[in-house]
Amino acid sequence: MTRPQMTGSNNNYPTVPLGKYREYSVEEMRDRLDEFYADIDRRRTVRDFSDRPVPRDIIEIALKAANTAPSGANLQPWHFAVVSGPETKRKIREAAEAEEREFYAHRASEEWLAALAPLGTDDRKPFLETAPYLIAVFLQKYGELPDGRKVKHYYPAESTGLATGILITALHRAGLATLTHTPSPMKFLNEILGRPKSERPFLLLVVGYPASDAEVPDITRKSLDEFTSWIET
Ligand code: IYR
Repeated sequence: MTRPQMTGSNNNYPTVPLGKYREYSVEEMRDRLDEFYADIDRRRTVRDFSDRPVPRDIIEIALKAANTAPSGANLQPWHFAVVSGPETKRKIREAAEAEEREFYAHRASEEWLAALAPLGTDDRKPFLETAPYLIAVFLQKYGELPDGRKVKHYYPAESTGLATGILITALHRAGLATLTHTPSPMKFLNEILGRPKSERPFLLLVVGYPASDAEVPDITRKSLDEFTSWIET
């Protein structure tokens, strides 16, 4: 049997030199990474937000950074719905709190509730109205062409996770706090935000300045030895 002609052969995209690549000396690598690590190590998930406004262009730049993430077949299978309007934020809070009440009262297992207890979370989500921006991240299970045909997406969860990681890192670099909020289930986000059924809500990112009296749990992180193994044979 002859194989069908590949339509995605590598001569579809013209290639260009890797002109923007920069190499650093090992000393520069160390300095740059020391600085980066010290900065990202200060990142904390925040649950108490200020209502202080954040300029829209700051969010736009962070989103453009997120959109540089690698993705399966470069299909960029994500969508970010950026919410700043009080009416929509209120709808999202009401729907999220309704799900969370169910979660904390019935759906969560005892084991799950025990795992969450040290974080002190509950079904009240005032930050969904207080914070200046909510970014609903959607994973596109498949793409849709203007004529309605479907385009298969590859590794959409991995790709959207990578883009979200870059978004959080970019916002932290700007001095903004984030909360990765995952009300479950999150289907209500499709309805409120008018997103198609090809998109699955991935998480809801709360973005803003921390409240001046914000507190965070005194957590620790695993040591390098605990979370890595090195195979040198
Ligand atoms: N979605 C709930 C519960 C929750 C679950 C996990 I896993 C967390 O790390 C934190 C909370 C809530 O937002 O309260």
